[in-house]
Amino acid sequence: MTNFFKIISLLFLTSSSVLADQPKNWQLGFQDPASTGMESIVWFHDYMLLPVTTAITVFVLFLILYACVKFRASKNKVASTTSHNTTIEVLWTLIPCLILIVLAVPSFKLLYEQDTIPKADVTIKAVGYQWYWGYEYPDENIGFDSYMVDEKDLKANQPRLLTVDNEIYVPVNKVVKVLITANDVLHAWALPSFGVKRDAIPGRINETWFKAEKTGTFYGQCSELCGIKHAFMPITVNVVSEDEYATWLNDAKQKFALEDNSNIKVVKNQIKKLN
Ligand SMILES: [Cu+2]
Repeated sequence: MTNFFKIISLLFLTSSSVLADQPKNWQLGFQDPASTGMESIVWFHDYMLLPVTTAITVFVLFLILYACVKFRASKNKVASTTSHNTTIEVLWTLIPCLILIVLAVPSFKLLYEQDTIPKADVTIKAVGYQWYWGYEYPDENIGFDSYMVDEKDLKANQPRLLTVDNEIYVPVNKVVKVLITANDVLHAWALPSFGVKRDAIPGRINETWFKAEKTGTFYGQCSELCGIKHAFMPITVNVVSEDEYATWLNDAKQKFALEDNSNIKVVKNQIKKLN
């Protein structure tokens, strides 16, 4: 019974008002938007797609029920032989076309927003490996690997299957450009609260961007089936103030300094594969 009430109450609450930055039990809607891009996506879903699909579903259901009652066999001993009605045929072609055009306008606007990357304040390169993410901050010459933390090693409040050993840090209210690629098979770098998801393709660099509008820890997962441990290569992003970011960067430059990054990494990975 409690579960029933949970579902009912969730149905009446919008996704943006109750949910936080990681998946929740009984979650139905999106995660809380934390970037301008995700806010637009949630708006498009809540105020365009959902009303239109609901209206269409209710209307079609009404038509089916109406036809079932009005044209039931007991009331219509002799079936009607009508097979064409030009007016109705024109209407049921034109109205869906108009609905699609109305939906297309904000949809293309959204796609264009996502595709046009503003001048980046921070650039991060995310490389998918079987089965972890490698990150580089090319402008800072730092790079590190980010592995999932095992369940037995989790500290308090660290979510299972979403916590990593080395998190990425980004400053709040800054444009972050993410370059995404892979070193072995297809992966995908996805972060729901930023409205970001791009395939990581070996030999090709995809780009995306986000501007986080609030500080906190945000979780994502690899979203392209990439092998047996696909579920165990999460993404953790810490959005921090500019000062905290500068402090982290200072430490990271000591800890994660890259030398001649490309060759060392390739050799390291080849050795790893041989072992
Ligand atoms: Cu993957």
